Amino acid sequence: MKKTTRRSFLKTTALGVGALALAKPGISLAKRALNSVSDSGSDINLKRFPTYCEVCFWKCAGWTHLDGNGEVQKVIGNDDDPNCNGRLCPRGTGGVGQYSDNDRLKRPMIRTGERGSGEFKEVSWSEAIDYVAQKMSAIKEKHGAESLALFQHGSGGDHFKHLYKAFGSKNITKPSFAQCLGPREVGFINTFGAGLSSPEPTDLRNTDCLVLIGNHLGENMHNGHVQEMSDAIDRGASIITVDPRFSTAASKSKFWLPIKPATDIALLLAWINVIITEELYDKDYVARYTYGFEQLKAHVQDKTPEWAYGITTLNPNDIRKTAREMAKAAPAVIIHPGRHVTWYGDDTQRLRAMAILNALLGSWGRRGGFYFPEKLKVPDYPSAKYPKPKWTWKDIDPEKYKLAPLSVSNQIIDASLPEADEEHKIRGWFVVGTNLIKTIPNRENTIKAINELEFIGVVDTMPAEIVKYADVVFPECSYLERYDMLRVSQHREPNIALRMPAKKPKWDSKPAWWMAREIGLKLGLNDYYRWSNIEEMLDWQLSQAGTSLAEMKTVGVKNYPRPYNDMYLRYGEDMEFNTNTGKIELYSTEMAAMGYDPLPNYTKHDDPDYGYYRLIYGRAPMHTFGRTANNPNLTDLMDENNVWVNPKVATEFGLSNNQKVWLKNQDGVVSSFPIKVRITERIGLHSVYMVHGFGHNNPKLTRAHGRGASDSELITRVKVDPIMGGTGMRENFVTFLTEKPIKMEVKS
Ligand SMILES: Nc1nc2c(c(=O)[nH]1)N[C@H]1C(S)=C(S)[C@@H](COP(=O)(O)OP(=O)(O)OC[C@H]3O[C@@H](n4cnc5c(=O)[nH]c(N)nc54)[C@H](O)[C@@H]3O)O[C@H]1N2
Ligand SMILES: Nc1nc2c(c(=O)[nH]1)N[C@H]1C(S)=C(S)[C@@H](COP(=O)(O)OP(=O)(O)OC[C@H]3O[C@@H](n4cnc5c(=O)[nH]c(N)nc54)[C@H](O)[C@@H]3O)O[C@H]1N2
Ligand code: SF4
Ligand SMILES: [Mo]
Repeated sequence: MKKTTRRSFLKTTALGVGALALAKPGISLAKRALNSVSDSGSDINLKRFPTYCEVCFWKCAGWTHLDGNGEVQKVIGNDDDPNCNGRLCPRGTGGVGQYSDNDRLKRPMIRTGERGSGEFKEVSWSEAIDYVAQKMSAIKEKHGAESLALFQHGSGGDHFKHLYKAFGSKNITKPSFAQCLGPREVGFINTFGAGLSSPEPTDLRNTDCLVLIGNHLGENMHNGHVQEMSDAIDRGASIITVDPRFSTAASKSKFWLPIKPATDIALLLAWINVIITEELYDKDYVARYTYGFEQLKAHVQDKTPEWAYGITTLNPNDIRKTAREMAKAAPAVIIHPGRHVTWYGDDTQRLRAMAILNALLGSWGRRGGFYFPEKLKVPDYPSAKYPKPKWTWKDIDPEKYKLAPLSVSNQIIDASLPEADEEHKIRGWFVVGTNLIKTIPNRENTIKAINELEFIGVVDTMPAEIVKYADVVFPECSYLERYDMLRVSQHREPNIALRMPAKKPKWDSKPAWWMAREIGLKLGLNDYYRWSNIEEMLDWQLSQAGTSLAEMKTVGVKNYPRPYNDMYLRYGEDMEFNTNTGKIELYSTEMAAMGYDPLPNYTKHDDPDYGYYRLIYGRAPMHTFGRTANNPNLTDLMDENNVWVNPKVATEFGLSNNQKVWLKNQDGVVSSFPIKVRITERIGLHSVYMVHGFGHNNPKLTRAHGRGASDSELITRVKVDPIMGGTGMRENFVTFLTEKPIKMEVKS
């Protein structure tokens, strides 16, 4: 059992009191504001409307401006927002396209053809809601509410989470855990007793040395961090990038280590070896705060740079030089933990190795390393107590993924398969804002699970692939047309941001909060919806935070002072960490107790067969996954992906630049669409690279359909992390087909 840190306990209580002391009653003002919302859906008194961006999960706060005709003109950043510092990234600026896209879902629909057929009839909202309420009640009666699962990502999910908990199910999951940052959180929790969450508390602004392992900031456009990294570069901080591809970050780096993919743990162990054998670690920090140094020292004794050379193909001198570079900057050094880290199935161990390296260099809790973030506590609107479910995702298979703190989406999918154990079987899904067909690897498995369901409802803004499988489709309006929950995110200072509509929803689309509430009321859950309009709910919450809806409409973002000056550890300060030993665990006692390696080991991964190349993928600065692939403003900037191929490989296959090829993977799966070749030295000999999110199969996405290829469809082999269920997706290998395959299986 983990202990609560005295420090964090003190901090949260103090902040609650602090917030109350700051409270300015804004009730009368708020009432006035409530009354001034006109029928057009926008607030007539406002010239600009606060929002926070929904194009990715960084949630930058901004302003929606309307032009003289009342049309959306632009979205710009809010100067007071620490996530964006007044500047949106290209995707956020292009967020207008999420609103103006004519391919958007327009009306509620009920399926008439087979699941996957995409045949629907339009229905009224009351028909759609009756249908869902009846399905949910039937499942509850037959199998219990617990057998309904919710897949969600993005703001709409919050409203459905409340609905689910009120209904009696905690089987709520999101792809941002087991397909994204899960291994990172588990690796860091089991080292420092704390995860990183979002925005990550990396003190990039003040760092002297930033180590990026795969993390491709610059293409990964997480706004505030890209800005801070570019400031750090201007200040002369040294960047060390480990990437088999010459990424944008690599091009700004003092050192680029073109590692052989899948071997990063060997490099990390060799770095730890150098730091320990050359006594470059922070001796006072290690002695004062860490547990298990001697075990670690023995563990890495033979993990020399020469040993790692044979695995990673990196020159041992470069390994030594870069280790010394980090130590020189310590503690103002960041071994950046990355964000999408579900690569090879041993990802928690790789992230543990990264956490350990940070601990040795004393960067956790230090200026230029990792700061202690602060977050405001905003209470939920008073409502009835949630019922206690009879079982949750934790009961599906308690022996699996023992250190997963959140539910594992792929496990919920497996629990929906025909062969799943009856006792904890999932029978119905709501899917809110996540395109599971493209997001979860091993698509066939997802479709098999969907076909077994008694019910599947989808809430989306676009005719994404998942929509074709829905029994009922709920068209959500874009984020520029709706309220959502407050953005309460961590940062150097606690802050909140408001999203409000600048326009009335187009066509017959509606906000998710409205849908969830209507379904809730239909199900008789009135005690969980004691507010009649979300403005009433938000205003109450804001009053608890010492502000009001009226004030937030005019400022958009509110920053609060930290109650204590404790962003960094003070030198010599005692600190109890939230681990079993109360120390930073170099040797993880929790992992040992659960039967996992308490110290990270390198394990060898498969190499591709002759003529095949490892498929690796990443982000383009102007797109977010598949969600922007049809955005008219962003397709103007990039409307398809291409496949990066090393010149030697291209010669071997006789490929030329811009030639269209089909990719075939190790299981014989061929990409539905061809992709253009980009011949470049920037990718090594072991792999090919493409941007995720293209190759859409739904013809209703008129700009995205058939543009480029989909990495997801080629990821049929999944290496699951035994510790927390993350889906390692980078052990798929592809080869090139230069002619259109005669018999092509086009799936979904
Ligand atoms: N092959 C492969 N798979 C991956 C990744 C990868 O790089 N490659 N990345 C992984 C990572 S890191 C993550 S975080 C996940 C992300 O996974 P997802 O969040 O599923 O990402 P998207 O594919 O963008 O799907 C989002 C869906 O939400 C819809 N949407 C957009 N805006 C709104 C809105 O305002 N309201 C509603 N209701 N819906 C909206 C979009 O139309 C789209 O259908 O994918 C993971 N899966
Ligand atoms: N523009 C844009 N920005 C985004 C997003 C987006 O969709 N668009 N999505 C956001 C989200 S949700 C996430 S999770 C993050 C993800 O962003 P990151 O956490 O930065 O993503 P990764 O998938 O870890 O990084 C991809 C990089 O890993 C490299 N790579 C591949 N294999 C290996 C390997 O074996 N070893 C090493 N060292 N490197 C390897 C690839 O060449 C590529 O440069 O991006 C966020 N930012
Ligand atoms: S980083 Fe860009 S896309 Fe993401 S929330 Fe900020 S502005 Fe929007
Ligand atoms: Mo992610």
